[in-house]
Amino acid sequence: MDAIAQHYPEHIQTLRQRSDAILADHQLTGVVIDAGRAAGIFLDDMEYPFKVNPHFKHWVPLTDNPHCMLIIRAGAKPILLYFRPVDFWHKVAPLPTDAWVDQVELVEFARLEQLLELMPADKANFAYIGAHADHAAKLGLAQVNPKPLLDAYHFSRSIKTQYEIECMREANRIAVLGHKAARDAFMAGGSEFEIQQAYLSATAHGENDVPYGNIVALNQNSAILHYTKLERQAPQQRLSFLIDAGAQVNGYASDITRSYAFEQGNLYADLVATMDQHQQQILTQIKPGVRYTDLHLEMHKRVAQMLNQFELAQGDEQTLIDLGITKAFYPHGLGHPIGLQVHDVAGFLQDANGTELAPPAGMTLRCTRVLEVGMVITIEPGLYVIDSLLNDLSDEAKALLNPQRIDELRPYGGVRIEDDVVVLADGIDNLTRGFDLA
Ligand SMILES: [Mn+2]
Repeated sequence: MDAIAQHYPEHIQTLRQRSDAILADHQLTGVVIDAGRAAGIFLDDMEYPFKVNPHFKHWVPLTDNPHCMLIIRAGAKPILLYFRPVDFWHKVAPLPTDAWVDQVELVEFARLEQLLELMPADKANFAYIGAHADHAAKLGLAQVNPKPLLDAYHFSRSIKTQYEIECMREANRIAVLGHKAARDAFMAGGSEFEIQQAYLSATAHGENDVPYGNIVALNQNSAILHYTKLERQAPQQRLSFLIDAGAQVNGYASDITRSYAFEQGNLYADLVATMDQHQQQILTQIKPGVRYTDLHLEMHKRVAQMLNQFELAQGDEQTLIDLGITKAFYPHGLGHPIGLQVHDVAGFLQDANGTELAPPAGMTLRCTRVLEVGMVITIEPGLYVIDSLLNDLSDEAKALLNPQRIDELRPYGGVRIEDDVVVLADGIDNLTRGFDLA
């Protein structure tokens, strides 16, 4: 049995224990979790791609079966209401037979109207978790996504079970295959579109299977943080390549970024190598008890060092930070929690009661947590030439910039290096670098 299947029973046991305690705290008998349904396109008979409710895939490894539901009752085996319509237009999902099914009570149904009678008799004390309040009303579930309940479930999701970690390890292994294929396609002269196709093919993922829209950016496009355009034509000159792309296994995501210089021995190639060193040095500082925010602040100091080293700006670290210069070159956060969602929940939650800690004023960051064993986070520092941000700097700040060096770097765009790591008692388990990706 593979590591994922092997750890599933204990995953369900852990979820049941956590859920029983949460339900008791909120005086609920249980929850009904709706897998969801695809949203229809306006004035059309087509639907947007189906994306399952993360609470649903937390319990069962099903990501493509709309209309299924889970009934989670304290102290009882989860009931999976499994939708198998009679439908000659679409492929009907087969009844699952894998080992995980032993951990649930599988109830098959063929018509949506049957759901009402499949609800628990004592449903008045159940809450509904899902995207469709109208559906909850039809089912007679009055409590829809109560925030205190969701906060408690979300907070509990931060500590991953071994099953979840193994799913993400596999999602990293698959994504690394794609990253290598993409790098080769870049070196062979591929366009962004061709590189994307190479990635998808190597990972056996369709465009709607990847956990987020891949960022496949050549040259100056790599400075556009959420670049998803994909040029069909290869550029005349190949300078740089940034790819931010993941994969998913049982609905768990990986999220990896690499940057490549086409030729060695230039400013950009040195910048990539130096950023890689800094990223790995930040990784060595991860341990339980460290606040994520402090790692982000530490990275700003390192960016200040890099700006001086590469003569993009000059000034002592604190001045470059205080004048907003490091933020102009490194405008995003160091990373985020990852799991069932690429940007996983509870990045700001400090306890199960919903207490949130926002990032310090002016700081862009998706996580302010104190790290604990079992959390999975990304570490993804970057450095870019983004003219709109440089133009917004004060005159005092602009005086510290070196326009010639910035001009030299601009055609290369930017650099970012990202790994997914598990926090351990004595350091990290790097899910990304375990697979021979430099
Ligand atoms: Mn990321």
